[in-house]
Amino acid sequence: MKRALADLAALGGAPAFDTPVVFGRPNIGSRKALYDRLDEVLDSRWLSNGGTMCEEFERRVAQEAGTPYCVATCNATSALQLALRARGVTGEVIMPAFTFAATAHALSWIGLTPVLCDVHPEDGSLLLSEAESLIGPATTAILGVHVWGRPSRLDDLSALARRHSLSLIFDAAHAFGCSWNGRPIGGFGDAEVFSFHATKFINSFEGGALVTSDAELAHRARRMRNFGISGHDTVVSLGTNAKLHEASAAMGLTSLDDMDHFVRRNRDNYLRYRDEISGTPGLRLLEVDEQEANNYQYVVLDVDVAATGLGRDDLIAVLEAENVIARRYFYPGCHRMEPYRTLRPLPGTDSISARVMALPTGECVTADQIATVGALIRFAVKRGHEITRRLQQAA
Ligand code: T4K
Repeated sequence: MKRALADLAALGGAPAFDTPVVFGRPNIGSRKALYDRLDEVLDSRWLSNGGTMCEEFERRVAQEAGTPYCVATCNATSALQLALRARGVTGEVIMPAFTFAATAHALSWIGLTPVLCDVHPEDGSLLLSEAESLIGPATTAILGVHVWGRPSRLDDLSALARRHSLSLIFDAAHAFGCSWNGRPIGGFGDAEVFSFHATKFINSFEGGALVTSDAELAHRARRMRNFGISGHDTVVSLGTNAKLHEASAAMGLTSLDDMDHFVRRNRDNYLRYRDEISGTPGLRLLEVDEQEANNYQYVVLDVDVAATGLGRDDLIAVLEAENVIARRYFYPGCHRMEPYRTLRPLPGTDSISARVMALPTGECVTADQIATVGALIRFAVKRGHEITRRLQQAA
């Protein structure tokens, strides 16, 4: 327990944790189940190219997403590119600036132009009026993002896309297991894409999936995933190699077996953080709508420096010295990343990306650790102005 400023590790004290409490530690699931599946893969001598593990993984992801089709991939970035290619998207694509770089990279890497749109500063959702004003003659699609697994106004966004005859694809990298208006994420727009990267609550080491209700789109994406090959040696379309191999699919299936457990653990963590933070001026934990299905994968803290006297970056530094690794997801906005620099001001994106941080959660994080992290945050914020001054002096 820290009682004086000098107790803070950032100001010379001993760290609160001997071993780091880290954002993004993967959930593992049953090792026995994983090893059994890996034995099965090795015994079958079928390691990739649409094996039975991959097929079963696709069935279970589609079931969860409520869609007839799922194409599993080596990561979500590739799945986004397959979705865009299979849908025939060209030219300019409108997307929010407040997201991970992968959203913009997925477009640029295949020669599309990301048109960065601002977001609501409170929750990071796309500013629909601005999105509409950005539609030009070269625009063919909108790439929405369910940032932190929090879908927003999907009916208005769908109506906007319909009004302008645009394709609508969702980067749902964060939103597997979430719903909007009671409907599972997966069935919105022309296609949605999940990530099963190690840091996601369901992981296949690396992995992703495109889900859709469009049979033709799914068929094209499946073929493009495997070099555009149809049959044994006939290449009928442009393609790439975006296949999910069997070991990854085995991990994905094992992860899915424990999905309810992971969600329960994440929810417990979220509720504990909420209790720890509530009532502290200048701090707000982004609310989860409990009427919807959620994965609680990101516990997001919003820091108002005007009220705390301690900026988000300094709070992260204070925690890091204590061996608590929180992350600035997402910072900076894509419009401030080298390949996408724009002079157009995006004040909503700048505001939210300067304020928010993702706290450690997942099955590795315990109730006691959250209690300590909560106490650290409250202490740091209570002495915010002094800490800021001391950190500046030390710099
Ligand atoms: N769209 C959106 C909106 C996304 O957020 C992402 C990815 C994508 C698309 C693309 O999905 P993929 O193509 O990756 O499937 C990480 C992930 O690599 C990335 O998948 C994820 N979003 C992004 C939000 O986070 P980094 O560069 O921040 O990861 P890194 O290496 O700094 O690790 C994050 C934290 O996790 C650290 O505290 C360390 C910890 N960690 C990480 C790994 C890999 C572990 O403890 N164990 C591990 O095995 O991107």
